[in-house]
Amino acid sequence: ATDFGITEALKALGVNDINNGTSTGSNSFSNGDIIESYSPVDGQLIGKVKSTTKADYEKVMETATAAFKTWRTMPAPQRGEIVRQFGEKLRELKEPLGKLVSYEMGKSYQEGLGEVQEMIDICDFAVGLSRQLHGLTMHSERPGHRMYEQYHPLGVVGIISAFNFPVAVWSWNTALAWICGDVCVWKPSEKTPLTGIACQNIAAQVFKANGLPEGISCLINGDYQVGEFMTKDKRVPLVSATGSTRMGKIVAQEVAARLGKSLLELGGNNAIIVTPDADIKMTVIGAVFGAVGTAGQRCTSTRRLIIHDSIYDKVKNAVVDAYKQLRIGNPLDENNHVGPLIDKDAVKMYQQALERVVEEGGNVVVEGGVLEGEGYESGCYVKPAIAEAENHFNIVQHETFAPVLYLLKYSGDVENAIDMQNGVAQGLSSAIMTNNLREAERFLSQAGSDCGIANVNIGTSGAEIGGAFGGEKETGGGRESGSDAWKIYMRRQTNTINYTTELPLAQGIKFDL
Ligand code: UN1
Repeated sequence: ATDFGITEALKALGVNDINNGTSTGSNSFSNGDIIESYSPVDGQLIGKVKSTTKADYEKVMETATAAFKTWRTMPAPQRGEIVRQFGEKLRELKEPLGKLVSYEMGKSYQEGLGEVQEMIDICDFAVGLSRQLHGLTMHSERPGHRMYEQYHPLGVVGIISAFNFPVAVWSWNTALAWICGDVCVWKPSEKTPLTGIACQNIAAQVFKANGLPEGISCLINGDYQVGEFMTKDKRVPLVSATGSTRMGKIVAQEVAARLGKSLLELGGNNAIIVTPDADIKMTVIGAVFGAVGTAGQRCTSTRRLIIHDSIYDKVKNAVVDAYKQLRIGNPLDENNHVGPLIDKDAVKMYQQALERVVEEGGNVVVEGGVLEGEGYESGCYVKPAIAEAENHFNIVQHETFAPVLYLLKYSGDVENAIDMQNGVAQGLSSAIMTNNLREAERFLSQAGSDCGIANVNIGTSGAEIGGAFGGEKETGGGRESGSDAWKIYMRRQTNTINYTTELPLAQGIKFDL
């Protein structure tokens, strides 16, 4: 039996059988309980990670706060040079890292490579940005005065990431935070701790090779209680958290209680509107990849297809036909489209969703089910399912992190479809398939989609790093990655300078002594 090169990949990434889950760079130590990482691909134990105790965390914070004092004084373009080198290392290790992502998380090898590509892309973006951390200049109302604003490093940035994008989301945060002059403490998901170890090893090599201090890239591991060390810690001015809305509400409240900042990327309930003017072929590709890619475990996965009644049967049949072509199996085998869910709890939630939609009156048109037998021993492989449903169903209103697609019907004007699309608590990604300019523009207008991402003639998932990534409502409001998302990683300062011998007061106030 081939192990698809996993043993070699682990070696190239410096991941051992037992790893210290606490690290300040080259220095790793850890005294907490063991986390075991099992692959959903074949159910095998990949390796163990020792989690972080409170005392370990204190050591990390001491090192990180000390490192910040050095790192923040290094010119931003020089910090960019370090991130450039980090991107180079990622290019070298793209294959082993992509493979480990695929094996530990279960997404297809192609998507694992794609995830590492996102890391490389954000590094390139950050390198350029390191020379463009621009503020504005303003004209003072007072003679002989100058005003401007500048952005300064913030401090220790806490990053809590999810299992589904175990490496890319960390890099979106950390690459920007680093060029901004911040140091980072990362808690990866306890479901994917080994990819965390691998990334930390890569970063540590770069910092060490450049003679930089320990503490610029830190790793901690454990469950939500380890996350709480950061959310409740005044020394962490910004906590960036990706995960469920339930988790985000707790993080937001804990961070707000100490008036810290949080950047939240939470659940989505993403829809594609399919209008009478849609290109059906493109719709099918976009919808199927959106619904079954990463086994429906992207926060941008397509959950709902909102189809006009005049083309409903045609679109339904085309999508159902396409599902017949799907090959489910080992994601490291490039012939397969769909890998496993992350674990058996996820399988349970998938099964419950399928039961609920029937209870609520839905009609299953592509049967789901858990796969058994050879190649499916991990018990995490499920069949992507499709159900006809109604938008108000309780289950349709909730994000199920699995390949379950709901077909919804609208009639009349595109406005009715937009109302349905917006009629959920989440607001991450949305799309419309149409060749009708009026419909497309209405969808993008202020009265259109209420999501952070709104696409025309592409699906809901697969965002590029150049745009700001995030969403509204219960998605949490945060923006990461491209555009001006960097600003949250810095503190803004307004400066007014008087180069006269007078001291005129603003607003013309007279105060003669
Ligand atoms: C996530 O699922 O947490 O748009 C992020 C996409 C990816 C990122 C998803 N670039 O699908």
